[in-house]
Amino acid sequence: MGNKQTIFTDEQLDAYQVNSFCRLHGRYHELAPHLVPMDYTNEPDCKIPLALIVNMPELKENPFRDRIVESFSEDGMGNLSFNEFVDMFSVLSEMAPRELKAIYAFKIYDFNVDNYLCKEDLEKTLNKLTKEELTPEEVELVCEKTIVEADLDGDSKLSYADFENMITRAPDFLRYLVFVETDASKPCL
Ligand SMILES: [Ca+2]
Ligand SMILES: [Ca+2]
Repeated sequence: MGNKQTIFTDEQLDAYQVNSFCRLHGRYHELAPHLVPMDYTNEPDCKIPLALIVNMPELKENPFRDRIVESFSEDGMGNLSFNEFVDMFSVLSEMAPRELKAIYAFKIYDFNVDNYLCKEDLEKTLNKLTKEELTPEEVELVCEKTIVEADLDGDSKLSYADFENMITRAPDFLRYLVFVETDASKPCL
C-alpha cells in the first residue's frame, strides 16, 4: 500500500485547503501550543504525541483511537506531524472515498502489522467493534466464520483483497472510520 493515496480531485482539494487547512492548523496548534509554532512557512519539524491527539473530541470515544493515530504516524509510535494530522482528518472526513477508508481500516485492524488480518487481528477488532459485548467463544466463532467466508485464496488469513470482499458484505467494519469535526463552522484562526 506504501505510496500516498490521492484523496481528493484537484477541485475538491482546493476547496478543502481553503476551508480546512488553516482551521486544522489551529486545531493542531491548540493541542500543543508549547510544541507547535503558529508560523508554518518554514515547515518546522515538530510532532504531537499520540496521548494528546486521542483526547480530541472526534477521537476520544472511538474504540480504535490509538490504532487510528498510529496508522497515520510515520514513526509508528503515534506521533503526528502536521501533514500526517491533515491526512488523518482527510481520510476520516465524510467526503473521503470509501476505498480510501477501506485501505486505512485494513491498516488499523492489522494489529501485528504484517499486512494480513489473521484470526487474532479479527478478534481484537471485533471486541472493539462490539465494545466487548460478546463472549470470547462468540467472538471466536464469528471470526472463524468471517475468515472462511472472505478468504478467497484459502490461506486462512485475509489479504487486502479478501478484506475488500468482506466489507462489501459487512459495511459495519467501516463504522468508526468516519468522524464529523466538532467545530467545522469555527472561523479560521
Ligand atoms: Ca496482521
Ligand atoms: Ca487469504
